[in-house]
Amino acid sequence: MKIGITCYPTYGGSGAVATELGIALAERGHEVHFITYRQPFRLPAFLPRIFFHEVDVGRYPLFEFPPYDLALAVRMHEVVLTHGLELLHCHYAIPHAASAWIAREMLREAGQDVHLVTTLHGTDITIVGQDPSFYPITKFSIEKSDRITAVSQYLREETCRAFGCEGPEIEVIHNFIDPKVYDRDKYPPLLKNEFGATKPILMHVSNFRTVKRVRDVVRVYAEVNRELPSVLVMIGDGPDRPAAEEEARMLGVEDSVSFLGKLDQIAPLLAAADLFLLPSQSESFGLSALEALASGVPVVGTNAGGLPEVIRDGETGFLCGIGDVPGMSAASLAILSDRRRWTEMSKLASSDARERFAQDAIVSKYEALYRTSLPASKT
Ligand code: GMT
Repeated sequence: MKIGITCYPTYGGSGAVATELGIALAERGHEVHFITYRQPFRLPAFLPRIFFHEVDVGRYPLFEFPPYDLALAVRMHEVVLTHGLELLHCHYAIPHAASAWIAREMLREAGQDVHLVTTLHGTDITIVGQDPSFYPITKFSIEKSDRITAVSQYLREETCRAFGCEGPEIEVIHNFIDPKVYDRDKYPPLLKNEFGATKPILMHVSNFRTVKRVRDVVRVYAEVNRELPSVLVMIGDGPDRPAAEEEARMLGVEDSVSFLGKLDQIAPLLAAADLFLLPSQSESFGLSALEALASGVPVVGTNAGGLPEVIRDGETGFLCGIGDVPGMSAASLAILSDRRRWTEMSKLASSDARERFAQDAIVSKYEALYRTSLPASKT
């Protein structure tokens, strides 16, 4: 098949999933065209059967807000025509699915067609999509897609609740990990020598947006550190990083908290972690939690959104209420201060992630969805 993929290329779960899906599809012999404003962050420079088409919004003094959505629609239209794409797969509904609909309408005027698949990831439904400025276009885009997928059962239900179920049936296709990449035994424990030769390493990875509650990460850590000397490694960047740094200073733990910034290759770092913290306000799936589990790192987080579908409470980690810092600290200590329990949880985390979220099985689900979306003559 010839497939176009559009996603946010920046640091975030939906871009990571879209890129890794594209790479896996190309490995299976499909031709994959990424159409977006920058090379996706997890896309290496060159891979066979993968092409990147940059969307340029141009500059014009009249435009205070350059119309990216239209430039994207035009680029999609052009790439479909030039490369004979059969299908456009949009990750994150806004504005990608609306742009894809415009591109398809333009194609239809010329007697051509393309199939539209939209994957809902999270705040496109739970926050941004429900803002009155975007609600009608989000609903419209969902209903006009040929196929819709959601990354968790929670997100499927939330989409039906907020937008109705009038469009195509929403199929749940969970996010996935490549078991060969997220493998604790594959990497030297890089960070151990640097930060915690003798101390447990707690870790958090995100884009430091408000929903991630990064101050809670630092608060939980400070309570753990009081009982059990340890280190905290914070990976990623975003609007709430200064607040997290300030929290560390206020709590007097700044010397044992390291902010490493944005890093693309997370697996070698996870291989040295003892515990992953994800105290999010809202999380439709929690790809970073899955990557940690697959790396044998138990996760302590909140019971928000789709996290209970990923983390087995009491078995591969613990789930607490949003903002329950004492609960998350106690849960973290319960794991870290009992080596036998940690080892059991770590093993189960890695095997459960492989059993339920392995790349091969999940990429096959997308392939099957594409095949049933396209007319028989095109597959
Ligand atoms: O950061 C992103 O890429 C998008 C982001 C979001 O806010 O929608 O992430 C969502 O998609 C990820 C991949 O499917 C999920 O793992 C995240 O849980 C989800 N984020 C939220 O729901 C807050």
